[in-house]
Amino acid sequence: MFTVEVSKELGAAARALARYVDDLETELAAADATARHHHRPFGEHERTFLRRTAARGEAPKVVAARENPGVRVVPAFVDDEEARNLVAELRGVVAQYGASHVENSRGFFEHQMSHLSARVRADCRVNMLRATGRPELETQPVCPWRYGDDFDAAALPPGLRRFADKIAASPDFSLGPLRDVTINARKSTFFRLDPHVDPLDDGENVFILGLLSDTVLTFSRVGPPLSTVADQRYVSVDSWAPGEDIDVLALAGSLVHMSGDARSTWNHGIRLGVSADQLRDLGVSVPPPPPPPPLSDSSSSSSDALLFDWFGAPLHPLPRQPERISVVYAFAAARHPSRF
Ligand SMILES: O=C(O)CCC(=O)C(=O)O
Repeated sequence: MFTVEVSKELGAAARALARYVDDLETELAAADATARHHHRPFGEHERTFLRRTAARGEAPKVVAARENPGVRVVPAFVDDEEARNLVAELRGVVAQYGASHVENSRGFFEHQMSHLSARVRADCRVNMLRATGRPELETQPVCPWRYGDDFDAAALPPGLRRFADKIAASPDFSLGPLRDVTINARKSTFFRLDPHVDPLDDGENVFILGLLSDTVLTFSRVGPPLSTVADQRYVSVDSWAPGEDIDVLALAGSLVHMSGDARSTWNHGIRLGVSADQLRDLGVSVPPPPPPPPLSDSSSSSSDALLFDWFGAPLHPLPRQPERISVVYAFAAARHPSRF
């Protein structure tokens, strides 16, 4: 009898201990995640460059720090001269390693553009080239810097390396090792990027450096396949989830950082874009095409031959330069506690 009681008590004590260890592990994991996500606090730049998209008939809203899922903006991260040199280098990389990622979706994307005029459809052709060290398509050459645990920063060309080092040295971010560098090149104001979450293996900190054209990156809870099959005529003027999506004004030369929920649960993308006709239908005055930047090898002659972004609401249209190149840098989580 006595032995039965003792073994019951021991069993209960062992269960209690296991529960305690479980709780402790959960708390430690949460504390670790918090420490690893610590970058500079949200501030003026996020108030300026982030907007909650407008629900129909309402105005876009500033995104309060407590509502920010983890997006930070560094304006003017590269100056004009640096951008010029980097773009020259990137054109070479894309010529050597770039592969089209829209061949299978071309017909479907074109069908989703049937609301646009013949002029826009003729000028804003579906296109997109991508160069990366990550093995992706079978037909796509792998860049020499490779990917993930095999990433070799020494194999990056000097410009890409320089800005990787500049990000890593920034006091604003707590970062682990670099794991991925990917270049995307788009022309003819066709900047469509369907909302997606980057592979989690890339690393916890994703940076997008935009060059040649301003654009608007949108963070949405709507992801694939819905975001892709959605009626793009509707999305182009309302966004995927009006009143919930968060727009980030990504000016050429600026850096956008995503971590935490913005990185792992929210999708990021770029809307197809809105045409001058659509803006007129909404009663919005159509801005002139932007003057070509010195780096560009193409320019738009008329607003009717391009697609526009908008920031928060179509009332604030933003003409695109014909061409945009982006560099995505992904870093692991910091190994050491944050500076903040
Ligand atoms: O081109 C961009 O701005 C973003 C690219 C992107 O999200 C990606 O390559 O996964």
